[in-house]
Amino acid sequence: MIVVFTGGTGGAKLIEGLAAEITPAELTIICNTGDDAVFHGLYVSPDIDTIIYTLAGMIDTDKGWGIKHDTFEALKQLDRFGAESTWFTLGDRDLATHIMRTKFIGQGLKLSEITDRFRRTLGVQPRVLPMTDERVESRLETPEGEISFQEFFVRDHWAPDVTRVRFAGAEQSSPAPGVTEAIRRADAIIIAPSNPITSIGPILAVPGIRAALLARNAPVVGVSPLIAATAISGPAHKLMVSCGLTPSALGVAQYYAGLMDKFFIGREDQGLASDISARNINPLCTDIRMPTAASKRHLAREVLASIGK
Ligand code: FO1
Repeated sequence: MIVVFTGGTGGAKLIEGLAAEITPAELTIICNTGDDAVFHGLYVSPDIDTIIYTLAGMIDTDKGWGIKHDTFEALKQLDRFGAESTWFTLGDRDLATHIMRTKFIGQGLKLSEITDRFRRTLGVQPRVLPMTDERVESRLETPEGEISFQEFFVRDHWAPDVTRVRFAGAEQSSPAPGVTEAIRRADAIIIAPSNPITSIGPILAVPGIRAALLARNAPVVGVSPLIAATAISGPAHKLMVSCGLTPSALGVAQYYAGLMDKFFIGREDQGLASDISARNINPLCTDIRMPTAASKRHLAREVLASIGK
């Protein structure tokens, strides 16, 4: 059984490749929920939905989120009513997910139970586990005050200067059912090429998860979300600088100190290999971009080979 830590679109690409290369049921995906937010009274879990839609073959591959060929008629009507936050574009089909999730939450179901119902309904074989069933929210401090991840990422197009990132509620949270057991029983653990700060960071902030990783019996393999000093997609480099980290594959290795045994980095970062080795992490240089389905499978195949699968 292989456990994958993920969040955002980069992680979903690798997971798509992994699910094509091994029996999908061998995968257990531990997903960030720090990006979750309420829009129009509906609870939205972007990273969970991105993974489920990807594995169900429903994802809008151009955008990397939402449902392919979706329409936005409800959003247009919401706009006419002067609804807030229509900058977060929710498609008509996508709304069904948020309506059902909000209904189930109202009935007292946990996020993990709801996620399991959704993935089974949509025929997704891998288990998809939220990092926690409690509310943990990434909050980004800016000169104009604290904003949510979606306000930073979508509304403000990453423009604000972020001076600090915190994971509100993390101290009071606990791993969702099955999370620490999956880490303990894993044959291998993969940290996907997700934003280290706002996709993997929240997962590691849930008490017990980092400890479970440090006590692991299985190898942990990471894939860098950065090439040279730039994120392959998203604001990872900017947020790493905000958190006082070097925006590079080495900076990622430092941030995941003690948690990785092997680390896939871009060929362009060959020069960082010795510094990464010096941290008891085996650097593996390869092409880590995944612009096509074939490249997703190719990188997934290399990652699986590195853990003897
Ligand atoms: N990202 C955008 O850049 N613009 C959007 O309007 C947007 C809408 C959206 C709706 C549902 C959903 O599941 C994801 C959506 N995303 C959008 C992506 C989302 O902000 C990111 O996938 C994650 O939060 C980043 O990890």
